[in-house]
Amino acid sequence: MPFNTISVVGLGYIGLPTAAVFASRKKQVIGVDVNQNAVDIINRGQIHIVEPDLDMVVHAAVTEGYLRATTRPEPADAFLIAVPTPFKGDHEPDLGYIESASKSIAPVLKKGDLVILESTSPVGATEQMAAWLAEARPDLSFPQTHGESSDIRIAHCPERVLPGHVLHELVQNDRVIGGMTPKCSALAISLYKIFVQGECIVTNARTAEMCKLTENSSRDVNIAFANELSIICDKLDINVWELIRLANRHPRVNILQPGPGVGGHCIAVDPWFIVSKTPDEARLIRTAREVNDSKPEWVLDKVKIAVAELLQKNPLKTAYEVTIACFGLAFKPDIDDLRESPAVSITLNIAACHPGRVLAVEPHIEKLPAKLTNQLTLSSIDHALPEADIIVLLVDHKFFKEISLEQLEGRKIIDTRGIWNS
Ligand code: SAJ
Repeated sequence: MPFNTISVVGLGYIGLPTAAVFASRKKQVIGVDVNQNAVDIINRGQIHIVEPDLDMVVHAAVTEGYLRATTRPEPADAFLIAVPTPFKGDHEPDLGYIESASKSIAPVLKKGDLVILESTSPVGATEQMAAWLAEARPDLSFPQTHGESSDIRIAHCPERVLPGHVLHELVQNDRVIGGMTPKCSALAISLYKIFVQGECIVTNARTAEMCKLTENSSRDVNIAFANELSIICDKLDINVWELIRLANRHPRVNILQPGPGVGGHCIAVDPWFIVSKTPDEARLIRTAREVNDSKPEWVLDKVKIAVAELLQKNPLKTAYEVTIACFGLAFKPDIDDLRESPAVSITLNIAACHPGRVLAVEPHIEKLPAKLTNQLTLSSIDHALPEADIIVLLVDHKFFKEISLEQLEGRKIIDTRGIWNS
C-alpha cells in the first residue's frame, strides 16, 4: 500500500472527519491547520466543530496515536487539501486559502506524492493549484507538463457529505475522482478505497469541479422554485404545502420545500462559482440565487404586516407591547449550527426594527454565540409560547413539530416551513 502517511490540510468540517476516518483505518495522519487553537484542541483528543459522533472518532484516533495535528506541514505520501473557498467582492471565488495551503505543502513534497484538492472549487482551480505547486518546486515534475510520467500526481475529489451525517456519508457516498491524468485518478482511488465503501467514479479534474458545483446548484434551483411558489401562493391565497404535496403525487414531479431562505456554507455559495465563470450563460442559476437570497426580506415584510394588523385590531396596544417569538435559529432542522443561517438574519432584523420584545427560541443551544448576545434574548419554548403575540416559525425542528395547535391558539403565526400551517 503506497500510503503510509496521509496529511490533511484544513481541519474543518470536512478535513477533520476525513483525517479521523483515515486514522480509524490505522493510517498515520498528520492534520495541518493554521488555527493554533484548533490544533491544540485536536491534540487533546477533542474537537472544535459540531458533528455527531466526531468527538469519539477523533478522541480514539489521537489517543491511539494515529492522528496528530500541527500548524506546519510535514512530509507525507498523500496530501488532501480541504480549506474554505468563500467568495469575495461581487461573488467572485476566493482561492486565497487554496493558494496558501498549496504553497505551504510545496516545500515538503517528494517524488511519488499525491495531492488532492477536496475543497469545493470553481472550474480550473485544480490546474491553478498544480501551477502554484510547480512554481514553488521547479525540481519536481507535474502532470500539466509531464503527463503520466510526472513526479507528483494531482486530482480533484470534491467532498459531498451532508453536515450532520458526515461520518456516515464519508464512507457510504459515491466519490467523483477527477485526476489530471488517468494515473492520477488511479492513485486517488487507491487512497479513497482505504475507507470509501461507495463507488469511486473517474472523470477529469474540470468535470469533477463542475460536478460538485452542479449538485449544489441543482438543489439551489429546486429550492428557489419552491420558494417562488410559496410567494405566488401567498398572493393567490393557496396553501403552498398542500399544493406541493398534491403536485408531488405526480410520478415525475418532486418539488422541494419552501423556507425562509437558503443557509449553510455550500448551497448559497457554490452556484456563484458557476455564475462568475459564465455570467451570460448562467441565467437560471443566478436567478435562483437571487430568489433564495431575497426570501428573508419577504419574511420580514410578513412580520411587519402582522404587527400592523395586530395593532389595527387592538387600537389600545402599542408596538412596544407586542412580543414576537422567533422559533429556530439554526440553518436547517435538528442541528445546532447557526452559521450562515437565514433564521438568524431574520431574527436579528426583526429585533432591529421592532420596538417590543423579540424572543429567540433555539432548543439546540444553551447560550447564544457571543456576537448575538447583545442583540437577542434566548428563550425556551415553554416561556415563549404564552408570552408571544406573534410567532415566526423559521426552522422545522422536531421540537417545534411537537407543539400542539391548542398551544398556538390566539397567536398570530407566520410559518415559513409549513409545519403548523399545513
Ligand atoms: N432547504 C430548503 N428546502 C429544502 C431543502 C433545503 O429550504 O427542501 C434549505 C435548508 O433549510 C438549508 C439549506 O437549504 O438552509 C441547505 O441545506 P441542505 O440540507 O440542502 O444542504 P447542506 O448545505 O447542509 O449540504 C449540501 C449538500 N448538497 C446537496 O444535497 C446537493 C451536501 O451533500 C454537500 O456536501 C454540502 O452541501 C456541501 O458541503 O457542499
